[in-house]
Amino acid sequence: MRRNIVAGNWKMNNTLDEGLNLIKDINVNAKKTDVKGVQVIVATPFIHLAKAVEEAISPVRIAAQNCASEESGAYTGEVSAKMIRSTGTEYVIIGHSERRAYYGETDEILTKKVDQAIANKLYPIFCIGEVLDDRENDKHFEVVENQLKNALFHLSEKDFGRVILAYEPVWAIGTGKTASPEQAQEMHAFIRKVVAEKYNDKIADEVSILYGGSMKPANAKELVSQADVDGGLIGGASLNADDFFGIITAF
Ligand code: 3PY
Repeated sequence: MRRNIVAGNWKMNNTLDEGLNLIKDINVNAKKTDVKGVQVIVATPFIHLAKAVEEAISPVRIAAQNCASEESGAYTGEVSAKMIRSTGTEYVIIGHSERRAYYGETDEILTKKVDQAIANKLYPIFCIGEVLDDRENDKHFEVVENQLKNALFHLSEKDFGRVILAYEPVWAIGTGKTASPEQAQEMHAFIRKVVAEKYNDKIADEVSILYGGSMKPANAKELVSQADVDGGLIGGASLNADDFFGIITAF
């Protein structure tokens, strides 16, 4: 079902203590705030997951930021979807542009990660988005469509129903630049159209599509008020509970 979702992506920040204290602050904010049905998700580094799941109080849910493409075995340093699920974690970010750019995650690898996540009953938060060069050369729609097709469109209708999409224009990540509300709406509507063409109108209508890329309290309201923007995947502003809730209360 289409839901409004605000997911914080801590990236490689917070020691265990810092992270658990931040979850506690988020719980306190959630208790005193009317979140109006918004699903709040916090994507922590792996080391926090098991304790963060214990600490988080509804409506706060926990996500991993990545999972292995393989099921198990001799893959030193990797963490499988099954291990993540065994901590009680429910969501996993897959295909963030930083993973694509710095760790060489191709569509082929991402397809396997999505399959591992689905097989282990996690909800993938699947990231798509173009780099600046693509946008300047008017290739952004083509790039995003291919990212969707190549890593997700092998899924059955039922499995696709578990996926949350996050449109993150790479030129807006960590740069302070944000897509304008019109640019975000235009791309989100396009994504929904591509999903409808592959699956059907009902599935396209039900998928939650988050915007990511320098979303903060000051620009959240304009972005989430767009018809096809169902929330945000938040970087820096999710590292402070007050800023994070400044976005959650933008709905
Ligand atoms: C950002 O806003 O910087 C993000 O990358 C969110 O995932």
